Amino acid sequence: MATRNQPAVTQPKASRVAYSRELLLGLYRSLMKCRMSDEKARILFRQSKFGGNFYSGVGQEATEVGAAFTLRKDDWIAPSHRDWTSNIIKGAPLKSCFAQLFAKATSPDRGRSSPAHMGFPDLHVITPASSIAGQLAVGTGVAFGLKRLKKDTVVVAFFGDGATSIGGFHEALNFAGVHRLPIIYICQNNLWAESVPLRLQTALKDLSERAKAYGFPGLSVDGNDVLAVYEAATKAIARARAGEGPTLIECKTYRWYGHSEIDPAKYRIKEEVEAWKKRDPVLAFEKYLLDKKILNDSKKAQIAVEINREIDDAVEFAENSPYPDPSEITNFVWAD
Ligand SMILES: Cc1ncc(C[n+]2csc(CCOP(=O)(O)OP(=O)(O)O)c2C)c(N)n1
Ligand SMILES: [Mg+2]
Repeated sequence: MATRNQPAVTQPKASRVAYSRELLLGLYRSLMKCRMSDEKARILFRQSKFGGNFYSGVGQEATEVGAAFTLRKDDWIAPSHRDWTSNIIKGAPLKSCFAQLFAKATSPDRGRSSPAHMGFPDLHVITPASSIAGQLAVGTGVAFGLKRLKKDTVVVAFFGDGATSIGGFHEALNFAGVHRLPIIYICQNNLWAESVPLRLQTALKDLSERAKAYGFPGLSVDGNDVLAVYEAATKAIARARAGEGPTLIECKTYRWYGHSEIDPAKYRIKEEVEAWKKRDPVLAFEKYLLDKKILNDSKKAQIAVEINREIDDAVEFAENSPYPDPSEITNFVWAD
């Protein structure tokens, strides 16, 4: 699909190798959990149930799930401001995630930070940096540490198209190339960095070409095709685990809503948004599973009911949790 902003993805579809039914249903459940949690969070923000700001990732779920689903518990994720659902994919309980949105004392950082800074130390999800591309330096540093400790664990780092214009992106990738670090860079090219369109960000057609400058492989995939992302990420993760170094994967995708919930996104034309909504990554995968008879209407309804129940419990938990006591504000600033 061509838009004013960027031509269609030309890469071939994923090979659709014979994945197990269990894996395919797991990917679907994860996509649905991310979509439903994110839509719920948007409603809660608009109801003023929590403050700060909220950066919805709706429309980009296939990049999140495809890249992070296959990670082991001891692997790491370096998310950016739009990737709060990477916590969910890594296994963080929804109760903790919603408590973090609400900045309650029961959240992973005990109510210390805003919704865009969601990390989960126990599951190796690094808290995102506020400065764009900042988490790439942190994630690359973690990968350097893992290599020095001779671990076979890897880091998956998420960032947007806008981040690729920042110096920190280039420094991180250059360092990772020199030291052949176990890190996978997932660029979620959603065509916009706030109100800046991709065509004013780069003269490149594929952002994955940037990897050439740093001496490791780069590839571009359809970021709305969860199997295409999964396939590319699985190979890159295996490569990193085997000590063969980093990979840059550009996932071409789109954010459905404004940059944040306070942005009406008037800089985009209606036709562009509608064309991308027709390529809904969750519905596309659902249709694929229904056609293959891996999913049916009753199983689909059951999954939605289960996720809804989990979300309702999580919101109730977050609402009923206390705010941190102001007298404890200086606690947990330094590690013991
Ligand atoms: C160094 C820096 N400059 C500007 C900002 C403000 N800002 C936050 S998100 C964002 C856009 C980032 O775009 P992109 O990397 O494409 O990610 P997306 O929001 O599209 O997911 C900007 C400019 C910031 N946080 N840090
Ligand atoms: Mg962007």
